[in-house]
Amino acid sequence: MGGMNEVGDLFGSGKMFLPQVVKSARVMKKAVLKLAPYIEQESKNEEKKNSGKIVLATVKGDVHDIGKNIVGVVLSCNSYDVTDLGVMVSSDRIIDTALNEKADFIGLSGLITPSLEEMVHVASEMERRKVAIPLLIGGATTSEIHTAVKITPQYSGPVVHVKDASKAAGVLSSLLRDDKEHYTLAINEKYLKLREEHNARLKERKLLSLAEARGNRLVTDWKTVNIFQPLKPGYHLMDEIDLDELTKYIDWTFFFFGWKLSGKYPAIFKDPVKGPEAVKLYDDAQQYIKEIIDKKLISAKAVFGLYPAASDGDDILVSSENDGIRAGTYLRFLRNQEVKEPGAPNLCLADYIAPASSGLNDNMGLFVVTAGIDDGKYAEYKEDDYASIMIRMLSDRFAEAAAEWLHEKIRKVYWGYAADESLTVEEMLAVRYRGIRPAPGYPACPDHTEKRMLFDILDAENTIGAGLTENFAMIPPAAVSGYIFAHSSSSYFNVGKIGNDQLKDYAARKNMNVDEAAKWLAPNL
Ligand code: B12
Repeated sequence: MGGMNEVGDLFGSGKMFLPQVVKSARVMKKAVLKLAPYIEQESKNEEKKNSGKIVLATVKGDVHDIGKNIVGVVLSCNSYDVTDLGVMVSSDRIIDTALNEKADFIGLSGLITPSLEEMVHVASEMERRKVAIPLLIGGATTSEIHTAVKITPQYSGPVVHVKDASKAAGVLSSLLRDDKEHYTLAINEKYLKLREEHNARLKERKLLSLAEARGNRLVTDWKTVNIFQPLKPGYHLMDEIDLDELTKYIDWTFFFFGWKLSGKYPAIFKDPVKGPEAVKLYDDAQQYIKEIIDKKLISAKAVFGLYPAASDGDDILVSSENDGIRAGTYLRFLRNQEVKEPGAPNLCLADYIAPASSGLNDNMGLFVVTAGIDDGKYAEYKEDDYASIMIRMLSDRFAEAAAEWLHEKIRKVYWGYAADESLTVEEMLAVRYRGIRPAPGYPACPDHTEKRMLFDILDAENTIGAGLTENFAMIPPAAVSGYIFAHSSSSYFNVGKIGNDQLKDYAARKNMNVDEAAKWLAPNL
């Protein structure tokens, strides 16, 4: 335990890397298992030393837990007693557990923006139930500014945003020290300043009206456009994609980012500080990939469709036909309302599809890919933190690789508009091809609720077993869904902040009340 404390300190001060911490924790766990019978004898008379107790959970509607699990391992290394409630945990369960176990902290994690609203809800419930222990906020989509502006005002106890696992133990120990008031006072002052700056920015913010933004849409001279009709239109299912093939499409830079070894692949191997650890991690990953493939631990599946589509203002009407049943579904999109430099358009994804009035028969693609882990086969790795985090990270990489691989297949074979494209994987990862594949939740289409339409059109639940939670996170966690546009000028963009006029217009188009639309679009308001 003494050794682990040192590992924790070295990680906190940036002198040790995350994979080393997780491997050290594995050694400790194994040692403890062997020693447990003797320790139990000894500790009958001794109080077990622990720094404090934390209840960790990924909030309701969200399924991502790699980041949370890493934080759990790191805090255990620092002698914290961790109760990990897993994923999709309701506020009641989080608070009941914290109260029953007399926890010192609650830690919440989330990956997608709807989880931010859920975190606000947990904070308000903590206030209502007078929990009065510090609340820690973490996960890819969280931020200090959101914590300061939206979460802190809901709860009178300390609320701290923790950017990454290496900061977690330091924050907890500051919150337990005798002079903790100084620490919370400093955080509160910092967050107050962030709120004031945010409010000032809101007052200064200039947005175009929705009508003006629409007037500055991307104009395509449809008369000069030659629409390429898909070679293999309609619905397609791939229920066993070859993982060996996908391995070539893995973006290793993001793999290293996940392990907190930031740097571009393969240059990272030459980094004087991170290089040797990056090489070891990469070699381990190759071993695990071999095991994943040999044991069929992960299976990659895809369902996609190439359908006739026509833009209608900021919406796109997609005509799908599955099992002989024709259906028209409106996909709703948002338009950027920023004041632009002359010549720069206010984009909306619908601009990339020809309107019916053009007389053209345009098309768009829809897809869902998954790289689900076989729960039964995964069970033997679950107790080994290093193996379980590694397998989960690789399943995410396989999901992303499957999206890249599928997109290439569509461009070259199924749609065929880029049949003679010859790009290396590096060039593909740098988006050198024609067309884009934005995913609901990404900046060009931030509304997660639109995944419902995608899943329904593709029947993703029944065909590849992909599900959606009440907050539109996808199950399995390693999943990507999105749209495919072939327009030669299509590019990724950020919708950014929208005005009340667009909020109301969008809510009406979606047949949703404005408050509900505002909840889903909160980060864009
Ligand atoms: C890798 C990745 C994926 C992977 C896997 C995600 C994962 N492992 O969590 C895959 C390819 C599967 C994926 C899919 C999707 N993704 Co994604 N993804 C990312 C990416 C690039 C990195 C996230 C990551 O893995 N980081 C590494 C892990 C270890 O870090 P972490 O989870 O943040 O945890 C660390 C800290 O946050 C902290 N921490 C975490 N929890 C806690 C808790 C406490 C208490 C504390 C103290 C600290 C703490 O410590 C951890 C270790 O340091 C981010 C962009 C980015 N740069 O962050 C987008 C991002 C998270 N994805 C995003 C989106 C939208 C999606 C999809 C919805 C897209 C789609 N339609 O397909 C799906 C959703 C998947 C689902 N199942 O529902 C958005 C989310 C924002 C939003 N608008 O909702 C992001 C931010 C991209 C963006 N800029 O828009 N994604």
